[in-house]
Amino acid sequence: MAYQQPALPYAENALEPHISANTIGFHYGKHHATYVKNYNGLVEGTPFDAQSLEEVIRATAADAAKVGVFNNGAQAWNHTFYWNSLTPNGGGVPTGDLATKIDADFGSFDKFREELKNAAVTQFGSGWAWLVLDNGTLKVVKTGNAQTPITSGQTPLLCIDVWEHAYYLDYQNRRPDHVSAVIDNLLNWNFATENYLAAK
Ligand code: MN3
Repeated sequence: MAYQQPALPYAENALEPHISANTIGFHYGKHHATYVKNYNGLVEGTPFDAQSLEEVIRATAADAAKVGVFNNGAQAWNHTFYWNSLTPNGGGVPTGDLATKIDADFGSFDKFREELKNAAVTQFGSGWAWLVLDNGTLKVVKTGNAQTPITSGQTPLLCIDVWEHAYYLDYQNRRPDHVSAVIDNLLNWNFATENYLAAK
């Protein structure tokens, strides 16, 4: 049973002017779609075909012989999580329990914002920046390439894709400008709050 790429949760132009429809068209329609296609090709006819995407990612994370399955499966998962981490008219600050928790664990929202931006900007090469819940504590972490916090016992709340394909058409080499635009205008705090309340 092939894994289906979930629908984009908004129109391709919905994140403009911060991320263009052109970028989303390639990113969702080509990059993400290709990870899904490659993943399905690799698991077809294997026992992985009967397992959930998350189960396969966890089962292959430490298996060098299954690196292709892991890379494509984890990228399929990470991208779906990323699309949900963004929303038109997002950004701003969270409210309620998550806001209280961010203040408790980072000191203030501004300190959290600085830490998230720093992680996204300093991830060397391709990868991701995440807000996660780790053993009851909120943390900012970064992962390289296809690596994902779900194999480390952490619960992701939000993520930012910092592969060049996420921003190069719109920002070229200016990754910091892209990251600031995402944090301040697109982060989906309702999604993060749902993930936090389900995990805490
Ligand atoms: Mn990407």
